[in-house]
Amino acid sequence: MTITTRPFTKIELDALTDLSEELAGHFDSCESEEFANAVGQAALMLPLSLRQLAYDFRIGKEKRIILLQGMAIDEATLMPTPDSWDHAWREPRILKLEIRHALVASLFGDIFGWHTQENGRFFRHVIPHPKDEAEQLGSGSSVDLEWHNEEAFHPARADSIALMCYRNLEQAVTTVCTASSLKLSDEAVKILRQPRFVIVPDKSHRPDFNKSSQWQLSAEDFQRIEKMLTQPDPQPVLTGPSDDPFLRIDPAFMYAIDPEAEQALKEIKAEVDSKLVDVVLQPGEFLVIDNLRSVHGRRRYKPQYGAQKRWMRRVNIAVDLAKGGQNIWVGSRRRFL
Ligand SMILES: O=C(O)CCC(=O)C(=O)O
Ligand SMILES: [Fe+2]
Repeated sequence: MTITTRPFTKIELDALTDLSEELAGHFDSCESEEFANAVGQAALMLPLSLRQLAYDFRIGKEKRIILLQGMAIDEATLMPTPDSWDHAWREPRILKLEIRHALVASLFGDIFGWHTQENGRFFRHVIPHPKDEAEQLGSGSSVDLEWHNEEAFHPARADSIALMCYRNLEQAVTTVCTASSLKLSDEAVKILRQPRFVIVPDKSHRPDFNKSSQWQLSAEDFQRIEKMLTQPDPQPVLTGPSDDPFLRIDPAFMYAIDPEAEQALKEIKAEVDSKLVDVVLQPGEFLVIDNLRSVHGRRRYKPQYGAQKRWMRRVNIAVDLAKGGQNIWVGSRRRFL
């Protein structure tokens, strides 16, 4: 499996800078539908070379995971890493970085957030927290963050996600693997294509992990999640063309409903483990991941808690905000339930 590693050209970097300056003149935060619509329009003005790369990602088979390099972040002037994911939504010190992230992400589709995950925030902070060390969360660290599709449990999960690295002095390793690189027995494929697997909502969509000093969700907001937890529909792990399948899997939050299915799940888990590719993201780099046809995770690491601890950002991307009718919009068409 290969990752498409690609440095930005000078022309591309200049365009990202110019457009982010311009948008920063009109918006003081990236966290609004108005901003998201405006950045979607602005991304159409990015150089053709970037739009062609995004096009290949969307329709081609080769470029399912793209690493974009060469956009420097000046460590000397970057603000301290916030202490947790619950950082202010409006943060002037990183606004232009967030806008660049939004521009890059918008090449690949439309950005959106989840109502039950940080109240619909688009640009999540992925920051280690001592309290969550052993959790299967972005804020974990002492255990491997098991590879997964983002929101594997949800029928309207993102088509792709865009990670942007702000800081990674710890050199923590992000892992990726595409479905088309897997070699599985015919028997396992047959079973994995049947609805014999249950995936429940991960912890980031639960009330306990959505306690913020800035906003409050009510028990009512979590009703759909609650239903997905208590009455989950068994699903297949593999769907679509056999030479380029879709993959829906999140081992930490799933189980097989019978021993045969369990065996098949074991086989695919071992196969993904053996094909995982490591990426150590550096400041200013973007990793765009096809979330329907690949998985990603992160190996355990030791955070340097303090002002320079690891700091990643992540945003969801949909090619179709209507998601074929699988999602429910809350207030805005970029806030999925
Ligand atoms: O920390 C990383 O490198 C990846 C974390 C992750 O899985 C995510 O943010 O979705
Ligand atoms: Fe993830």
